[in-house]
Amino acid sequence: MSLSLWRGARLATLTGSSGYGLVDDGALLVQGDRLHWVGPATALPAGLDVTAEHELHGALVTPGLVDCHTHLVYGGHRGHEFERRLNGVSYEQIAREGGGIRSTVGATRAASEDSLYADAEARCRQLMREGVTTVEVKSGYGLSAEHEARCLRVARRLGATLPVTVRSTCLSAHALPPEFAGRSDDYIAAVCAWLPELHAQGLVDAVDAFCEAIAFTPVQTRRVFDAARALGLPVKLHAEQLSDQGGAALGAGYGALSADHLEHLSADGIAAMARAGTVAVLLPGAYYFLRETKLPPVAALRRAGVPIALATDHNPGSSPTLSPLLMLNMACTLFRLTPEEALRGMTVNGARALGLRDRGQLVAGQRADFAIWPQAQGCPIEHPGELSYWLGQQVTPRVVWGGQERDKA
Ligand code: DI6
Ligand code: FE
Repeated sequence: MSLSLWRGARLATLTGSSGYGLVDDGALLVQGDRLHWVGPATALPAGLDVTAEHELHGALVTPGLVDCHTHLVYGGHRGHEFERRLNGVSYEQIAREGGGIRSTVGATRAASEDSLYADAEARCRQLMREGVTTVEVKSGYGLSAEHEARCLRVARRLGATLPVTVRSTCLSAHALPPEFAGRSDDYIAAVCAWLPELHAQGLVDAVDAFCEAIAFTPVQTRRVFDAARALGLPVKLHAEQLSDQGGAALGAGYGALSADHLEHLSADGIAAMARAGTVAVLLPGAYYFLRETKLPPVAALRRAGVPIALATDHNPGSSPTLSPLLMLNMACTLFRLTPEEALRGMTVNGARALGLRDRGQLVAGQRADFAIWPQAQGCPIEHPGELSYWLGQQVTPRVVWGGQERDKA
């Protein structure tokens, strides 16, 4: 089978468990959708059937970015709530009044599937423009069997239409829909009943829940996870975002792929995650946008060896960003991650938070998903640490996804 060669690259391979894995004057050989060989140009194997050659003139190449936590599919937006919050009303208060997530549920149900798709596609393209090659998309604004299925179909359609890998997560246990007011146990029973149907339709890669005082209890979360386990589906959890509910430890007990947010994570939660290999997904956009002051326990996670991932958490209520690079910067400035930890968080550890081991590093056998960063455009990125540096700039890499260069659409 023929090979394409990308040469003259400065590679940040991210191999091993620390360091950028820099290779100056590096080369990548791509066969089909996989990396066939990666290393210094001087060591390129001879006598290969190379049918296409690309000279990169020293450009930095990293693995494609993995945004492992988004809520891209929803109707309407919540700009008015942002303004109310700035006039002194809290996020929790707005949620209790039936605004917040539930107002987006109303707008999502009222939208057609095609318009949900059109909005989600525009958002997804924005992520892709900044180098995203794999994105997770959650449901959670439909909150009925019919509307959750629509949202998950939109996620599947994104993956079928766009040159990006989409993983879909069922987050039906996100908020209590109005028709179940005062009957949250009944709603959880309904979620557990429709999950097998959504799974049978091929719509679900993982199951998530929002374990929080304003959402669902640990006992209710367990019921959802038991239903997921019965179907062989992996779980992940919105945990310890606004208070410590012991959600991370609960998730770890189910072998959760990830526990996400984690500002209020306890020492017990960290120990349980370390034992289970559960990834800590940090979401600086939500921390910033909700003007939180309690930092996630990054130093303790690091000491315990818990892998740290980063994501945009794009959603209309707590994190309307579509910039993964801004999240790298904010993870460094707000959470004190190093630029190297931030980049690992949006590549290899983001992939791990989705249960994907075949991407996130530049090494033979992995998917050929990589980003070639501009040396010009006013914001040159010559070293991987600089990905965290250009605060709020639009930086547009060339992207290769599954071995094929994507258009800069
Ligand atoms: N935590 C969040 O930050 C988002 N969902 C969640 O469980 C917020 C979603 C929203 O406000 O619409
Ligand atoms: Fe979220």
